[in-house]
Amino acid sequence: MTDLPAGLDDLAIETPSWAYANSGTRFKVFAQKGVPRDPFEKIADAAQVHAFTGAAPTVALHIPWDKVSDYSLLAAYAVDRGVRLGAINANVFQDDDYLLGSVTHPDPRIRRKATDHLLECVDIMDATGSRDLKLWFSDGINYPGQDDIRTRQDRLGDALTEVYARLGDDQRILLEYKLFEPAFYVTDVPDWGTSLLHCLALGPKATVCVDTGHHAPGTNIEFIVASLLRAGRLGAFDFNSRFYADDDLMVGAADPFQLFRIMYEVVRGGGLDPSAGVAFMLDQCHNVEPKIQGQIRSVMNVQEATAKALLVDAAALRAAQDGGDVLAANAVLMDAYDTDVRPLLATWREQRGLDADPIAAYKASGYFDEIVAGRVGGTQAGWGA
Ligand code: LRH
Ligand code: MN
Ligand code: MN
Repeated sequence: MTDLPAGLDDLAIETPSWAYANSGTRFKVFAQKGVPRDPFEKIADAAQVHAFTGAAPTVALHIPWDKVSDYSLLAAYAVDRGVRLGAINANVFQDDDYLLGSVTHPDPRIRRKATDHLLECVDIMDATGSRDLKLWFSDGINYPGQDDIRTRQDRLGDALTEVYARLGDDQRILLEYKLFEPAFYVTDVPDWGTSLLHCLALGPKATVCVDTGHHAPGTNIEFIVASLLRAGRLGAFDFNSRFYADDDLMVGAADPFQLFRIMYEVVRGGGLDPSAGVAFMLDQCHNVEPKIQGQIRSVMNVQEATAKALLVDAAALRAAQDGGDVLAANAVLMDAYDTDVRPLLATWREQRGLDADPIAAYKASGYFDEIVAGRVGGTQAGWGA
């Protein structure tokens, strides 16, 4: 059997608190049984994912969905459960005031309110010990002429500059981009170029977050990953799968080959080394499948793609590339992709005292029955009807 690649131990996947809550589409949110009723219960569920995979040690919060009166208490609770709090995700997209934008709104009072929320998120990071502030702006316009594209960029830059100045030495901004939705004509941060421009203007503590579901169909995401790593500005992934738009399905479900290609560029660019500072996060919703199992499956999918990427024979690839041997070079990559790494990962788990089959072990643990019996009236992730 192929030997286990060394770098796998470096892979830590952060799960999102909102993945454990009820979610859906704008048409319907289907309530599932046993869903968390508060942020503490979301963390308890995230801890299960780590307990069975050994690879999901942190959980991201979304403010105000995870608002509590004492964040240090929440952080202590997480540690008690064997996980830690991760990125703080800001939310400037769910208030009536943000009809025409948040930090890019024409009215300075609304911009102030939005920027104050971002600053409040940094206060929360101080309490939770979080390194990362993840910013996604739903800001944009629907009609040509609705607002001035350039002025909106200036307003965005001003808000980011203020938040950047508030960051501690070890804190970062992760600036996420998304092609469209909810804005349909211009989104103020639609792509990695815009995000990178703002990050470069801000300074080294500002990096780009690549949400895999936020691109136009056919976009070569691994090229973006390679480019951002070259520039030292790949801060994080929000992993998920898409068939059509921002579907938020399980990572590796729609296109496992794409995930492999992305992880190959991560490995190639040194992004797996913790010193590179790339955060591997999931940003998903489980609308029809059980949530904790969905997260476990997703962590396993990222591990499998990473194991395959680590198996690429770098020397053989280089030799084929340097020799201009197109087919041999392609075959080196495909050999790694076609390797069944599941037995290797089963061994990796057993070596760490984990069950070889995390989903089966989770199902057998009785945790699901416990939460179904103990929790009535779980919360909604934060959006939908
Ligand atoms: C926006 C997004 C962003 C949000 C999350 C809930 O589509 O990807 O990361 O914070 O969804
Ligand atoms: Mn996202
Ligand atoms: Mn999204």
